[in-house]
Amino acid sequence: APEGECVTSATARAYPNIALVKYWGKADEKLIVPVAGSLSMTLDDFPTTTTVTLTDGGDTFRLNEVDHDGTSADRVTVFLDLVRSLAVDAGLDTAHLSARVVSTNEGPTAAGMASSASGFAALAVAAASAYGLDLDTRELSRLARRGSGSASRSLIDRFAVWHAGDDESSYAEAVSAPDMAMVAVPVATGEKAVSSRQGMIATAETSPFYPAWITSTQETLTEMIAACERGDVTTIGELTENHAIRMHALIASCRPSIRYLNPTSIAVFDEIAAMRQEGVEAYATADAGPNVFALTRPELAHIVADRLVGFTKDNEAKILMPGQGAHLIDG
Ligand code: 2P0
Repeated sequence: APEGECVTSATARAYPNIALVKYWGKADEKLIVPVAGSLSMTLDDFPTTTTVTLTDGGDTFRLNEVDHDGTSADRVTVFLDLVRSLAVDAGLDTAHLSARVVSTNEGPTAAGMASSASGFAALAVAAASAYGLDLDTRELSRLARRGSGSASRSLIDRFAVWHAGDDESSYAEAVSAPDMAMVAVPVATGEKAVSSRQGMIATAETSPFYPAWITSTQETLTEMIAACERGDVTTIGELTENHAIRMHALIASCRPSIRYLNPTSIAVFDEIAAMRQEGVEAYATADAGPNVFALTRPELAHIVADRLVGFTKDNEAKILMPGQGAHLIDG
């Protein structure tokens, strides 16, 4: 920076999370409050690292060495406007400044690898720090939620429950759970046809099963929290796979139907079920895309990965463990 110029900058890192109890549906579109709570594991790889530098030259967004405008940059600016409004409330003189946002995403973007979760979690932490806001983890989780619902959970170490409720009470917090491994089985890359946001709206508007989805998700979450707290991996796994299948069935019930899984995804679900028959305990889940994750015991992770690698696009089935919530890093 030129001599005498004070450059305010902060860098944060966040990881994606994979839901064991899924978020699918909003009670409030603008505030991003979900219709039901959800529960996830924060991963220890595929980070997003984001630097926010305050400037007076207008907001800019650079992701993986590419300058972005259009929808993704608009979402960043809308989010920064929220951060700036918090800075106004706090009486900070940074509130009038714009921001240069530079992000590096090490996971595949918009292909069901939860890049918006790590992205907005890292942005929330970096932007709050750069603008001089003093927010605790709960407030940062609420802030990240406004960028993308699932981002609220990436603030939390290891396992997170994200509460439904209202703007005040909808945040994520830690839940105790046993060590488990996630084996990533990426079967396809490329942008998905229907965004989660659009898919959720279509589901609320057109699926006759939506009310039952909401009530059954609340019940599953209660069972899941209890299973996590008693360290019952078998029940955690069974609930995880069943809830994922319910979500994809719900989504398929839209009119017109929406489908995120492809034939390879289904083959992976079948292979995981076959492994269980043989006594290798693993459970399948998938988000709004074709990639599958196998939840298993840490000591079985290599066996599971070896068994599933043949289904992957790039002959790699990565083993992921519970990771760190979003946090500031140097430089
Ligand atoms: C989840 N997903 O619980 C579910 C399962 C996808 C399937 O959270 O509209 O990107 O930004 O709040 O957070 C993806 O939804 O949606 C998601 P918005 P988000 O992980």
